[in-house]
Amino acid sequence: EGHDKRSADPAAVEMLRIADREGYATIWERYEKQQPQCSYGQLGTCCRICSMGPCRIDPFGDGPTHGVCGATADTIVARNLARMAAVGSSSHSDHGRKVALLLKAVADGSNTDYQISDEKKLLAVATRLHIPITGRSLPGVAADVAAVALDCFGNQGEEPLVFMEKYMPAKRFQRLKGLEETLYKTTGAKTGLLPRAIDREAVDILHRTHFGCDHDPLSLVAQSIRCSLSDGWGGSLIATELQDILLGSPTIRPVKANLGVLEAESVNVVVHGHEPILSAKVGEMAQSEECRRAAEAIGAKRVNVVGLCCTGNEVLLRQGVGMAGNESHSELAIMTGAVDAMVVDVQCIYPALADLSSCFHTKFITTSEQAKIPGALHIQFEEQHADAIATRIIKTAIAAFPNRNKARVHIPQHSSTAIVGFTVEEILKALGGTPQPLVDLIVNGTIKGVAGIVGCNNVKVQQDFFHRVLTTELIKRDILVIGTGCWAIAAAKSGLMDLPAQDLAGSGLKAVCKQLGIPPVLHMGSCVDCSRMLNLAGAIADHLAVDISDLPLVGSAPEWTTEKAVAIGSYFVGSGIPVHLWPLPPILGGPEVTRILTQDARDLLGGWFFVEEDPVATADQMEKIIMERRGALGI
Ligand code: BF8
Repeated sequence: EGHDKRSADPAAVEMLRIADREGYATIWERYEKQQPQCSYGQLGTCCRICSMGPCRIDPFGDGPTHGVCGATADTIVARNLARMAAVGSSSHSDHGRKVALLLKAVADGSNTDYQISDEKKLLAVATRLHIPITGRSLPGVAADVAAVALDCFGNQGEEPLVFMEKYMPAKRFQRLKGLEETLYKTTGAKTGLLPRAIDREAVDILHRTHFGCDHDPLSLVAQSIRCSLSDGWGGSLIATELQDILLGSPTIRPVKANLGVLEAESVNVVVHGHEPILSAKVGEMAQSEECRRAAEAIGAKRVNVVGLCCTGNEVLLRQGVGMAGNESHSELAIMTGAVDAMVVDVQCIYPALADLSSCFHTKFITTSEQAKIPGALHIQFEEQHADAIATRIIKTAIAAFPNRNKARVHIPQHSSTAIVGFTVEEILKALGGTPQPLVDLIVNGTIKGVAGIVGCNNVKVQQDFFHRVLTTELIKRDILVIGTGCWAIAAAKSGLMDLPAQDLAGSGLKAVCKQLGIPPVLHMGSCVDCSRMLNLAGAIADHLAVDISDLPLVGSAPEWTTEKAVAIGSYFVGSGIPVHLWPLPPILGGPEVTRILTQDARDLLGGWFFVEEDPVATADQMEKIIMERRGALGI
């Protein structure tokens, strides 16, 4: 009862029936127990920043209108939002830092477990950064790329972030610079928008939101955007580009998605989290002679590594492993009774997974000192011993396999084919090396525009429902859909990334997809790979010598959950892309903040936020924005 309301995915509905029958707790059940949730929190008007509080402002005018210090609802909302952006940006960027440190270690020979896997990408990134490549050794070039990346984190100068300066389209860079100057002239106060250093912009938010610092909504929102830009054009971009160098660039390939990728006869290892430095090794070591023999010795067919969430996306794209599911699937995977080990790194991991695993033979393995979970088995990951540690993790799973209770195994037989791996390089290759064919198709109206969809599952939205309906509605309207993260997994599971989905597209988009042999919905990677979307937008903008905000592009995070999604939405807006959000962000208690983000940002940045609960109405609005931008371009 009520299962269909919880998820639009038949595999999930099947597992939720089992959860109810067996009494397993889930996010859905715990969510119900949390009702009613605090409306001050939902509106963003509670403040816990100092110990004179906590304070809360009733947005309907009943009760106090100011916190003890005098903070208004707008100050409180803006500070809370800025802190969300700082946490989200820091999560993506700290991931990027680890990849940069690894590239440095590989370049200087102190780490031999990883290699420079994609020389072409290394040279392309170096060229983009104006690092000389002719006549130089690859490790020398890699060391320089790593040095520039690491300097982006800790540079103490006032000049803009080097990665952003070299990757952002010229017109966007100029617009942000111009806006900084205009705001200085009109307000008399410095308001920065171009990030200086990745760590600095997050620390700046921690400082300015300390008791008694920045109380001005515009200034706080501007810094949120600046910090988020240091993520999109900094930390996330560094993660993507350097992962491609170290682990290989993804290529277009078919994969399977949904819980049906678990195999009854095999040792199933689920990798969950975000950082492929670990999960790629787990995938690689599963193929080693040693692990294959060990699996066969206990009567298993093989070691089957499958993914969940964004680290799943990373190995799916590079190694073609199966994709078990997105965020709301993580508990359901364990409930199949067929997971021998779930190995996690950082971000988006429910602590509830430890308890749930203890109901099964499943080994729940944490690996990061930044994500310890009570009840988990901790196997500390260290990059310099990656091969050995990944092997140990797989052997732990193999050792658990004989304890599997076959009578309790239930693997829903659902899995869809998805064609994935549409990096900017792969898209340009498919187009013959230049964005021109795509531009022509947009100019002549065969494709009206491009929508980028990102983000999570959220228990407040029926799992995957918004993702599926919105995506289907957009392609129907000849809008090409690209995206990342748990949205991409939702699309993969529902068949929208398979070739038959071409027939769901409008006649223009359908013809293009048939001609190119691609689906109308393109998987561009994990959440840090939203930087690939920025780069695609940037490539088109630079090709046409316009700003990103001139292009018929629009974004959405229709089931967003995490603070990282706040950062992504904010750097899209800062890059000139209008962004739809659902569920409601916790800003509505601050009328001025709401106005800045939903209206003023339109003129200032060319990107803004809007909220809408209904997926069809959202598609209508996104199409309207695209048509307005087409009109402004005269196409
Ligand atoms: O990294 S895994 S829940 S935050 S979308 Fe959202 Fe999913 Fe997390 Fe983006 Ni990716």
